[in-house]
Amino acid sequence: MCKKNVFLDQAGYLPEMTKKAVITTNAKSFVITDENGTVVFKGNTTEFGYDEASGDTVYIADFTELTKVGRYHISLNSGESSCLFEIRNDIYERCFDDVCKAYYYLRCGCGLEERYAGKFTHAPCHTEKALLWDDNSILLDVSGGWHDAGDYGRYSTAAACALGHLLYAYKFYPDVFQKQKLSIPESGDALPDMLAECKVELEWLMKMQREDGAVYHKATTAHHAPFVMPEDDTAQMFLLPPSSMATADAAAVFALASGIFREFDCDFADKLLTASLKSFGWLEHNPGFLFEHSDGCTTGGYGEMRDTDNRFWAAAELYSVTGQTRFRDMLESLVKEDINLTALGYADIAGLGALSYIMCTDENDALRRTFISNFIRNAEALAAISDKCGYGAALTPDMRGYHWGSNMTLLKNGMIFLIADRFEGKNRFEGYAAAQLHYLLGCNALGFSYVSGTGEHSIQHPHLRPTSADGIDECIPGMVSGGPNGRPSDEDARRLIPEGTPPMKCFADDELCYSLNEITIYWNSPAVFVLAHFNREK
Ligand code: 9MR
Ligand code: ZN
Repeated sequence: MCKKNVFLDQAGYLPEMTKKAVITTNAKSFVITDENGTVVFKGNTTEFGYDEASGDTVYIADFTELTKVGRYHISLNSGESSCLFEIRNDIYERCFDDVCKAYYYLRCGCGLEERYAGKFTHAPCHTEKALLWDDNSILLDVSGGWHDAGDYGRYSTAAACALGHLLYAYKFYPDVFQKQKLSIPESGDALPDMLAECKVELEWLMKMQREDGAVYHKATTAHHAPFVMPEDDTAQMFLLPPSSMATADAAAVFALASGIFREFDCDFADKLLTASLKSFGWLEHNPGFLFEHSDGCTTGGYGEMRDTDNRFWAAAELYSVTGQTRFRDMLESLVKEDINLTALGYADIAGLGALSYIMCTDENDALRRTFISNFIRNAEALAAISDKCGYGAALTPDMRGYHWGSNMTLLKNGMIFLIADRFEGKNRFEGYAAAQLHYLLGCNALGFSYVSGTGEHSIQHPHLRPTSADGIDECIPGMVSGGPNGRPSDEDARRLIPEGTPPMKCFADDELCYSLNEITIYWNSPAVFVLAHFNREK
C-alpha cells in the first residue's frame, strides 16, 4: 500500500497533460524513479498553503515536463513515496471500460454468465412479477434493467438520470464508444456495446410505463434486502405509484435514445419515440406535480419537491427529435420558471434539457446562446472553487460539496467543464475536468482511488450487496464509490469517523457505511462521460 503523504492519480497521466502530485509534508524537492529505480525527473515543490477541505497544509509537485511513457513512483528525501503510476496515451482505457462494464454486473432479471462476468456470476434474479403497491389484485412484469445501487431496487428517475449521462457521453464521443469492447452478451452485434447496455435499461423503463403513459416511480421490495446475492432476495416486488418526475424523465430519455438508436435500429427508435410521446401526452393532461411517499415502503425515496425541470428536459428532447413547435413552446414557457439550467441530475436535471437544445439548434438561436453562457459561467465559478482546493477538486469545503455522493457532484462538475469547453471552443476547462478525475483516482487527502479495481489503493468494500455476499475477496471492478460525506447519515459512519474530521477525510472503505461508500448507476455515469473524453484519439 502507498504511503499516506504523496497523493496522485493512481491510474496515471496522459503524456501531454498537466501532472501534479499533492504532498502533505514539508518537502522542498522530489524525485521520480522508473521501475528500475533510475531517477528520471527531479523537481522542487511549491507551497499551496492551507487546504480547508482536508485540513492539511499542502505542497505541489509539478512534473508536467515528464512526458516519457513509463511506470513510476514519486519519492521524497524522507524516503516516503507515492503509489505506482503510469504515463501513457491510453492510461484511462481500463478504468473507462471498467466503469462501463459495471452496468453489466448490475443487470437484473437475468443471470450473469461466467464467460462475461468471470468469477462474478449469479443466477437469474428478481424475475417474479411485481404487485401494484396500492392495488394488490394487479401483478405486472417489470423484470430487467439494472439494480440501482448497493440495494436491489430499480428506480425510474435514477435510471433516467444515468441513461441521460451515458447517452450524452455517446453523443459527445461516439468514436470512443464505437471501438469499445466490453465483453457482454450483445458484443459483436451492430450496436456499440455501451448502447446495447443502455438498451437493457431502456427496455425495462418502458415496462415501467403504464397504459396511459404515466411511469411508476420505482420497483422495489417493501424493505431493502439483507446482504444476500440478488437471486436470494425473494421478497415480494412492488410497483410504487407513478410520479410526474418519473413520467417526464422517461419521456425525455426515450426521446433522446430514439434519436441515437435510429442510426442502428429504426424499429427500436420508433418504439422509443412512441413511448416518449405517450408519457408526454400524460404530462399534458396532468399538469400538476405528482409524487406520493408511500408509507410502509422503506426503500429509496427519490422524492423531489417539483417537476418543472423534468418537464423542461422532456420538452427539450422531444423538440430536438421531432422539431415540433409545441415542444419548443412548452420549453420556452418552462424556462421562465426558476430552474437551474446547468443541473445534471438526479434531482434537478434541467441541464440535460439545455444540452439537448444546444445540440439541435445553431448559433443564431438566442436561447441556445443563453444556455451556453450559463454552462460557461458555471464552469468559471467551478474553476475558481477548484483553484482554492489544494487537490483541485471543484467542491466547496462544506455540505454543498461534501454530501452523500460527493463524487457524483465532483464528476458532474467535470462534465460541466467539458460541456462549457465544447461550446465555447477555447479549451479553457479541460485541465479542470482532468483534475476531477485525478481526485477521484487518488489525488485526494486519503489517497483512495474511489473506483474499485483502478490503482494500487482503490476501494474494496463498497456498500454493494453482491460484493458482500459472493464470498469473493476481490470487489467487482469499475464501481464508483459515493465518497466523502461531511455529515454521514448512517450509524456506522458516525461511529468510525471522529467528530470534527475535515470533510474530504470523512470517508471509510466499509461496506456498512452506505452514506459514504455505496455505489449507484448515476455515480458511475458521470465518470463514464469524463473518462470517455480522456479516451479520445488525439
Ligand atoms: O443518492 C441519493 C442521495 O443523494 C440521497 O442523499 C440519499 C438519501 O435520500 O439517497 C441516495 O440514493 C440512494 C437511494 O435512495 C437508494 N438506492 C441507493 C442510493 C444511493 O445511496
Ligand atoms: Zn435483480
